[in-house]
Amino acid sequence: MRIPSDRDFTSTLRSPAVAARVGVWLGICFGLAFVTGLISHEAYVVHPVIPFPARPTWGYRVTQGLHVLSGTAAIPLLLVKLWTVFPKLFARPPQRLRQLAVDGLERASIAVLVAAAVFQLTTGLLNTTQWYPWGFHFRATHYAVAWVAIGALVLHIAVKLPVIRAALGGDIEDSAQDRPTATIAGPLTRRALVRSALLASGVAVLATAGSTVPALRKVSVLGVRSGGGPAGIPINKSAKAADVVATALSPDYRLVIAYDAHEMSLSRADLERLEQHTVELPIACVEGWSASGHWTGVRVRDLLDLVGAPAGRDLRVESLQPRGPFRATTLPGHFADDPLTLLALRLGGEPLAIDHGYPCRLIAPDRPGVLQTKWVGRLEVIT
Ligand SMILES: Nc1nc2c(c(=O)[nH]1)N[C@H]1C(S)=C(S)[C@@H](COP(=O)(O)O)O[C@H]1N2
Ligand SMILES: [Mo]
Repeated sequence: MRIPSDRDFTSTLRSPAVAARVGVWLGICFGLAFVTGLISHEAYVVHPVIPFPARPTWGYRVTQGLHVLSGTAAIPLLLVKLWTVFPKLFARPPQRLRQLAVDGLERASIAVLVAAAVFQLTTGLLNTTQWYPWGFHFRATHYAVAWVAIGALVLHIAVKLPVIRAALGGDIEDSAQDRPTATIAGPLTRRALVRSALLASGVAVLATAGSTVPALRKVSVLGVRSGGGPAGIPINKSAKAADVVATALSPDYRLVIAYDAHEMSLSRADLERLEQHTVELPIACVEGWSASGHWTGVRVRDLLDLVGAPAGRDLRVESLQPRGPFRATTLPGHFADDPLTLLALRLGGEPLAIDHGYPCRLIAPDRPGVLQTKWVGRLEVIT
């Protein structure tokens, strides 16, 4: 079998003019996904460089929604872009040694970029469906590869800047200018191809955005877990899956609050007798869905006062869940002291469903869903 050369790809659609235009949108999506991804990373770390703010309460909901949607929008764009530049893979390498070295380096950097981009979009997409068919730690890997992808992207843009400028400045349909060897007109114009790529990207966004934008629920046929679940809030992990049904429903349930040698234990009825507050806050899952609810319960700060804990201390929040990575989380001091941070007993006026964290669950403003611990059994002030 003969290896094809770039001349064998005769469609005029495969061109720098299309690649540059699709590339601009792809660059915007990657930039947005990168920045919002960094924000999400900051939200996870207990003590980031800049303390993660507790306001606006919907901040994380918006940034993480944008993160997942910009990644989703990038998928059709990346496919079209790879298709348009595919012939370059078969371009003959230059003869002169110096040029060969430069060409080789450029190809290597593009290989890194493509691999990192495909990896990010694939793992991200599977993550939105809550499917983790791999052995590595998703968050750490997705974060590390994001730096590789953005670094390779910046390098790629810098190297290609002259080509990009020429392509964007010229007539999009003029193949004599940018790919004289391509002679066969495609089934649609180049302009129509760019528009179709953007349309596909828009459809992908609309098909999934309902997971986080309530107004789009009806059109988002692929929206995962939108609007379902008790009180209109989806269930992430059920009580059965977390193996907490017996302990959560046990009459012996007690919430233990600990600060140094001070310890206190409260039954759910004791918690109900404390001053109740109602807040409207979202659960914003890293996987892209989010939903707002009216939560009623006791302020975490009021509970800390019961054991005489000073302000500003980080709090370890432990679940009744016997195992799993999310059974315990650390709540930074300024979140623990926030008047909107509750140990919620009710959602939408009704007692919490067991799958939403009965007897009580943490709900704090501007916080990733994964850190809103359910079935809380112990609050321990970190000293
Ligand atoms: N103990 C415990 N709490 C947990 C989880 C968990 O697996 N175990 N999942 C978290 C995740 S990933 C999310 S998005 C929210 C979802 O809350 P919900 O199921 O009430 O909507 O709960 C969080 N709290
Ligand atoms: Mo989540």
